[in-house]
This record gives sequence, C-alpha cells and structure tokens, in this order.
Amino acid sequence: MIMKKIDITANINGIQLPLCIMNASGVLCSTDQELSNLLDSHSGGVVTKSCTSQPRKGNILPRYFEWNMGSINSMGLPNFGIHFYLGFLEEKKINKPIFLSISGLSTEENYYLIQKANQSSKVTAIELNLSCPNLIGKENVFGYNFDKISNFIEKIFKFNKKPLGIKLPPYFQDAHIKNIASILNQFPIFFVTCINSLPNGLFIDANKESVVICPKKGFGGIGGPIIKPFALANIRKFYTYLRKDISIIGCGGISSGKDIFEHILCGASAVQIGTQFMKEGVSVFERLKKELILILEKKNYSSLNNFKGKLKNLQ
Ligand code: RRO
Repeated sequence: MIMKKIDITANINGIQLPLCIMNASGVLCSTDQELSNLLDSHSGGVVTKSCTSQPRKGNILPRYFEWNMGSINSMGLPNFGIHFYLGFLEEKKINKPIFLSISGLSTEENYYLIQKANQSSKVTAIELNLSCPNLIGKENVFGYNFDKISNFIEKIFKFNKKPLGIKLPPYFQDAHIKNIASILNQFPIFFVTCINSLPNGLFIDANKESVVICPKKGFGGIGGPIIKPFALANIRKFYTYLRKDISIIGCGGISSGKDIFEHILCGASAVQIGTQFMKEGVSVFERLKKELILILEKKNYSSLNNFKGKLKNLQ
C-alpha cells in the first residue's frame, strides 16, 4: 500500500507554521526556560505569556487548579514585562513563528506594547489579548466592551505594521459575535484566537466546603475539556461571519487529535493547547500530531484544507 504524504502544516493568513499545533498563551511560556523548551519542542509556533510594559507578580497563590474535566485559574497576568520577552527573542535562534502576546491594562499601554513589538524583527505576529478575565480592580473584559473596540483598533492600524491578531473571550449570543465580527471585518486583522478561558467560573471542593484557588474568592477562568463546546461554537460562528482572509486559531478543550479535527472542521486554521499542555508538558505536541495524522489517514485526507470549515448541518 502506498501511503499518501499527509500535510498538517498551517497557514495563518500567509504566516506558515510547520505544524498546526502550538501552545496557548499563558501556559508554560513565561520564563526563559519555558520559552526555550517551546522553541526546542515540536510545536508549530511559540506564543509568549501575555505581557505588560512593566513586570507583574500576578495574584496570590494558589491561583491554578485542575480536575479531570477542566482547569480554573486566576493568575492575574504575571509576566516579566515586554522588554524581557523581546530580549529573550533577540538572543535566540528562532526556528518557527513567534506570536508575542500582549495585554496592556489600558488602551495607551496596548499602543505602547504594539509599538515596541513593531521594533523587533524576531516577532512574527502580535496576539493582542482582549480577554483576560482575572484582573483585580479591572474586572471588565475588554472584548465585551462593544462600544470601545472599534475606535481602539482603528488607532492601532494607524501605526501598526506587524501581522496582528486578537485573542477573544467566549461569546454566548449570536448577536454579539455578529457585532464583533462586523467590527473586525473593517480592519486588516490577520487572525482571531477563539477562545480565552470562560470568565468567572467557580470550582469547589465539597469535602473541604471550600473554593480551590485563593484570589477573587475562588472565581477564575475555566479551561480544559468542559469548555470545548463553547470554543467550537465561537469558531463556527466567527468562521461564518468573518472575512474569509481572517484566519481563526482555535483554542479551548483540546486534549486529543480528534478535538483538533473538530476545531478545524468548524473553521480553525491552527490550534492552541492550554490546560492539556499544562498537564502533559511539551511532549503533548508530538502526541497530538500523531493522533491527528492517524485520523486524516483513516479519512483519506491529505491536508487540513480537505475538511477545514466543512462541518455539515443536518438539513
Ligand atoms: O494571567 C491570567 O490570569 C490570565 C490571562 Br492574562 C488570560 O488571558 N486568560 C486567563 O485565563 N488567565
């Protein structure tokens, strides 16, 4: 039997990834060691921890907890500041696309961070995080601020020259997704990443009659397998409403090759792994790659374009 060569590289609006699977921002991508491990891993790209202009310690510990169906976090944007991430990239030999995630605490700070990212030749693309759910004293998720997003993005494209994508929060109403998509469609955005964690979840320990993380009385962002249906729904709807040249990076609830297949079927061009990467470490990328290839072999598909976005309806 002659096996067809199976191509699971990805193309994010012209950015070529050697593999369609990478890490989600926030997970094991904060320190020099973690980022070096990612550069050395099989991942198709490296996404850095969302950064601010100054280093931040983040919220008090414990701030992350996982169980069989998911994870809850209230990290509070701990990071070493943008200069650390740009400095790290300057020193390293870069062998795959680098997505610098930024998450300023104000619009002005985001403009500053985007300007800095524009000055680095090592940054392939900017992932602008408009969906951090865990900032004490800054509880509102900017991605839900429908009135302000348009002006904010308009100003960015007055000076930004780098490929830029936006990490979105999950939306739960069709009208909200239509609204955001119609705003994003007006700008030369390269990609959206759907979805960040589901904000303001609560996991509790019934034995101890207690919450499991310390900040914000135990409330935090939910990730992992239980959020997959929400990730798929957001990807599917954005795939329908966004301009076709805006790629979608799927994120949410992936722990197997089948989960990746489902994300791509809904319209994702590539995927990111959060909770499962945290559980398994860098070996997750090779495992998922093998599992995805097996599925494509069985279905006789030779590349992601054979099925990307081609989810069937029942009538
Ligand atoms: O650091 C965090 O608390 C955090 C961020 Br910035 C984010 O975008 N998503 C998340 O679940 N946690």
